[in-house]
Amino acid sequence: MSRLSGLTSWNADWKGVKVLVVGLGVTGFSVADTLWELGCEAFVVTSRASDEHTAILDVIGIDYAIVPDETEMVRLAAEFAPDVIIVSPGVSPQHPIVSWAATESIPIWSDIELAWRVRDKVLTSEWILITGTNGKTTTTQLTAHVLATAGFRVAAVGNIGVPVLDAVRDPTGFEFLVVEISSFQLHWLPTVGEGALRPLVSACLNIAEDHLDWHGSAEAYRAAKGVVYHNTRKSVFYSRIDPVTEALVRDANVEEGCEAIGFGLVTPDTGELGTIDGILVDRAFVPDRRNNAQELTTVDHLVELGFATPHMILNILAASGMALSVGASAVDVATGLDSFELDHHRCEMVTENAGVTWIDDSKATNAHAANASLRAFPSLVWIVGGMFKGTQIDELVQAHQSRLRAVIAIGVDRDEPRRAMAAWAPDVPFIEIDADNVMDAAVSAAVLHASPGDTVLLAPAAASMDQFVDYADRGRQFQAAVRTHVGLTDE
Ligand code: UMA
Repeated sequence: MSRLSGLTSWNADWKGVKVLVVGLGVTGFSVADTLWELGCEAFVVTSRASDEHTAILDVIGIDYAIVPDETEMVRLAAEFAPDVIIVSPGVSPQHPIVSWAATESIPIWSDIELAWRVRDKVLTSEWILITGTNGKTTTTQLTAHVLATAGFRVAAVGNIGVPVLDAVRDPTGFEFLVVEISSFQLHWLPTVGEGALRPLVSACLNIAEDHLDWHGSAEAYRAAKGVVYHNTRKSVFYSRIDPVTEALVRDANVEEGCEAIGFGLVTPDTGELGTIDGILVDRAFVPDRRNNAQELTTVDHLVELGFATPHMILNILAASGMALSVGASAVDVATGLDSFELDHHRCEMVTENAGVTWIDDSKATNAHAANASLRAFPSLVWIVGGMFKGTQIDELVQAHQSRLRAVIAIGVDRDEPRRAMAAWAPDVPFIEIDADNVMDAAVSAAVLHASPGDTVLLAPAAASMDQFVDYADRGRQFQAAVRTHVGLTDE
């Protein structure tokens, strides 16, 4: 019998199980720390590590090796001879350690699978899984916020930045974990067997091309996203306006009695959430839903709250549906919305000055997210560029070219925007930024091209790491440059 079978509880016999942890960022650290608590024999290999993390591993006595060379990493792994490997989300399936594990028949888990196996440490929480190309962080936060408003003990965790293992080990525990789960994390999850998740509720909000370099193809990315639905027990949510999400629901093995709930900016049928004449409406969780609908809020009210973009309304419908499905009321949804605050760098208004609105949507790290914000404004100076991760932006330029006043390209490699602009918007002014202080120069260029009535939109459709620490750093630098060159909002 495998050393791993039966490891489905915090109280199972984990002592001495040999686990190789790959990566020592937020995830790898939470895994190593958990394995130490469980009494496993853990060994961490990583290409980089912070002093803070290695200092703690030194104290608790977990071995680690910082090895930038992947072949050397495989050699150390072979020497350690693990029973199982737990990889960080950033480790791609093309990493040599993955092919080595396959030849040695060593299973690979994610931190999510480990968290599921040991979820009974304090309180066995119900899990709500949320994925999608865009909107998943906001939807995760809003679902958790509405459930907290309804009086439940709930944590928003996962790709959002808080490892699930930290919540599982929280001393007082949670009734619900709302888990934002990325395609990287879904890729490693089994759909059958002891390690398969059985969430109460799951959702895939939308699917567009992203992370093609990591997954290898659009099909592989889509397949990973579909894993979210498997074995769901109560309700699965799909987008009425994204047929791919509906197809993924159809292909998933859910548990007997699990309901499929659609949401969209359309008139809802029985069993769906949608909009009717400017009102957000639930026809899934209201009593006598064949003849009844309940109002959740209105678009006018969302305008007052600053949440009225089409993609935000979709996030609100999905989050409301998930919260209603596990016991929140329509009043909890309305109250929760009134006290909800969006994170920074997500379509955040920086300033409105001399008739020009400046918007920071640095979180738009792919074309689909950028599309959602480009759609929301009538006349645009668009700041685009960075690492495109193997995707193209032709459709984006083509769809919005009539509303583009100017396009400002940041990023080290500008071939993609240069090519797409030449093909679809050759007459729109295209400015490439070569300066050292990228954002400062980009904002100066935007000042020159923006006229009253325009929106200057930072929605790069690309990852940031070629020129910035991360998307938040890119957004902060944009906001600082706007404050310097434009000033604060007119009174
Ligand atoms: N590492 C290697 N070899 C590799 C890749 C990474 O050794 O081939 C090492 C690095 O040296 C570093 C560690 O692994 O020590 C980094 O691991 P990681 O990249 O998986 O990052 P974490 O700090 O563990 O953060 C991860 C998620 N990162 C990624 O998916 C890239 C975070 O999502 C997530 O918040 C966190 O776990 C908690 O779950 C970030 C993200 O960009 C925000 N996610 C993508 C997205 O939203 O589009 C999927």
